Amino acid sequence: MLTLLNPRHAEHIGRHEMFRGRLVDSHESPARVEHVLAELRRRPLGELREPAVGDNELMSALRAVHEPRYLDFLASAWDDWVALDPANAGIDALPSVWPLPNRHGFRQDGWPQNIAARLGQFAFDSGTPLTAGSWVAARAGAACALGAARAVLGGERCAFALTRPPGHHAGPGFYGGYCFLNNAAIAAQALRDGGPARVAMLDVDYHHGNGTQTIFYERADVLTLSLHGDPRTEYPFFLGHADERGAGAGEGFNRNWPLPRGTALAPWRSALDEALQAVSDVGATALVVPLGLDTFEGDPISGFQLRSADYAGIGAALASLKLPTVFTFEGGYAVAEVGTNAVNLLEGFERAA
Ligand code: Q9C
Ligand code: ZN
Repeated sequence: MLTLLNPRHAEHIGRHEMFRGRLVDSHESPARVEHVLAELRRRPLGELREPAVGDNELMSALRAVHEPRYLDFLASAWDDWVALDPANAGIDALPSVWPLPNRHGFRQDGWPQNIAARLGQFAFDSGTPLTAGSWVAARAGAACALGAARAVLGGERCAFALTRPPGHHAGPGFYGGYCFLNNAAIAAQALRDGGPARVAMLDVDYHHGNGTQTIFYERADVLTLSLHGDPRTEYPFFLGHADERGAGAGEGFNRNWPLPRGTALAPWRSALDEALQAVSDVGATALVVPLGLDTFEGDPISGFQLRSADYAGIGAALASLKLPTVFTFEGGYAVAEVGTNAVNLLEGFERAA
């Protein structure tokens, strides 16, 4: 298995996030990738390198799944934030006001100039710190996803984009859930562009992959599947229900398995088996797995009961599809165990492949 490491991940370092009315330390930290890296060095799975992707090709890959005005926003948000008040250089940018498009009659056709308002145009939560290095780190991470897709198109059975910030909550024109650029969607689109007529996305993060679902919701060429904590009680709350089946040409090409808080391995594996069957049924010829390890019993912000030893079998089950596969690193906040859990899954995949 080839691993593509984001050499600039640590430039995104959130200081705080809003949680239940308080600013708390950010759960999403550089140490997460460092622990996976350390475990990969202890138990090597193959070549580990940095991606080689040109700036122009990277930007076209970003534009293939994200809106131009959103990318423009991300490119200048930090400078705009500091321009608002020089003291902001020492504070992470978080939104605190939103136009609530669906119900509240606020205008969507305006173009607020105040960065405090613009954060609320593009962020769906106040838990995703935007920092001085967020844009550069997120772009370098997207390059890992693109590089992983290309490696698989070039004949690798499997490639792992080891990067943060994560991606699966980021949509065409929005960020949130610690995510800015949707690495898994970028990989899936690159796979599509490189040949495979149908790609499957099987999201195993604890949280619903709302950004990915939204990006591909009206498309039949990328089947999006997600197993996650039931959004009636779990973040991101407003998407991820079982009745979301896709729309238009994409009708039938989105499936969700919301599972109750407290779910342990057996019911989780039954849902996985159904998802694997769905991948086979549509005849996908490539697979993308947004790999969140926040299903772990020790995760501080999640509620499933998977154990470290369970991940090897999950990797083997994913390998049973016998598809060229890209993994993107997503959630997983039990920092001391995230490396063991990630490598257990990837090693389980590799051994079965
Ligand atoms: N008590 C990913 O795993 N905070 N993002 C929710 C819940 C946001 C998670 C707080 C969690 C986002 C990639
Ligand atoms: Zn998650």
